[in-house]
Amino acid sequence: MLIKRSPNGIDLPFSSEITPREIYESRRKFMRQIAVGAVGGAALLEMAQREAFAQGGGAKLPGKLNPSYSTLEKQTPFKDATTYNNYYEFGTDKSEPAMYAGTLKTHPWTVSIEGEVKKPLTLDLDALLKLAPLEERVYRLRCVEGWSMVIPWVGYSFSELIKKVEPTGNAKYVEFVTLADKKQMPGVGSRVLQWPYTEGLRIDEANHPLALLTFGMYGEVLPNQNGAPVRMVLPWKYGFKSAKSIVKIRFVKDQPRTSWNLSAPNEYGFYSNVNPDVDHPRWSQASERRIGEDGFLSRKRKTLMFNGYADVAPLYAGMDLKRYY
Ligand SMILES: Nc1nc2c(c(=O)[nH]1)N[C@H]1C(S)=C(S)[C@@H](COP(=O)(O)O)O[C@H]1N2
Ligand SMILES: [Mo]
Repeated sequence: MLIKRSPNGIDLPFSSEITPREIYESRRKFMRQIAVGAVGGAALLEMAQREAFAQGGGAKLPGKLNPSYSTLEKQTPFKDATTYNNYYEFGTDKSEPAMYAGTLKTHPWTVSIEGEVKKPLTLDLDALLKLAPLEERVYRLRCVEGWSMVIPWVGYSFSELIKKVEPTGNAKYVEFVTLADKKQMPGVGSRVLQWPYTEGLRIDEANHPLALLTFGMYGEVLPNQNGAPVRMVLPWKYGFKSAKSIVKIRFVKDQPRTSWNLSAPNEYGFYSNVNPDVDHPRWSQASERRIGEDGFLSRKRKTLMFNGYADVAPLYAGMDLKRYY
């Protein structure tokens, strides 16, 4: 069994290999350790999270499967997709969002849609959810760090929202601004990124039907660590373009600055389309590791242009994608 060292120093089996029996046994072990005072608050929280995952338990949020936009590949186990996360507002370690995002308060939540639009809107989550019928889309998501997952998301095309606000002729780009609240998010005190975490798209990219405004995954509302209560999922781009916990959407004239581009412009471009031919300065983008398939013998998969979503190619016709990485 693979053993992963947890931040609190207690060895935990790698999540995808945990069986109910192991969960039960590790719980008993935890209980004994608690009894002798060997574990503190963080470990308790971690145990609570692990139990919550073991039982499922998120509120249901079904969507009607959209088969034309869904891959038939094996889905990443829920436990892996919810315990191996990048969400820097809750820490830079992959295990930290699952442990610390419990403090994120997702109700009430409002999203304001503003800027170059004829009909600006401020919507609470319920109103935003009801704007269009929810679909389930099983997308591959490829992180720039060289791993990927297959996740059944629940949401609707962002283009549905664009229609409602009627962008003006000046709206050339869309900026996504996410929550940055030090009180709820321990990572926001750090200087790894400029807060709030912001991302952006060209308006025609935002209008592509694949761009998903996302509220759920695996038939449930998004777990906090996956970007509750509302995020983008852009399957043809590296994962960092898919901003979590969005509070503001601005239609703008000029290309917006984005957090990752500001932190390292030569590493993270504005477009950041998945592209096996353009390497990141510190690592190759030619192949990837599918989370949940880890092991000594697991093969690496070849990374596909646009992560396999060739539908988007016309958006970039005539563009030099080495220059506009
Ligand atoms: N607000 C915010 N959004 C974010 C991030 C973040 O740190 N903060 N990380 C990004 C990165 S690098 C990735 S790979 C994906 C991960 O999404 P997942 O945890 O649901 O798989 O979220 C993206 N969205
Ligand atoms: Mo990422």
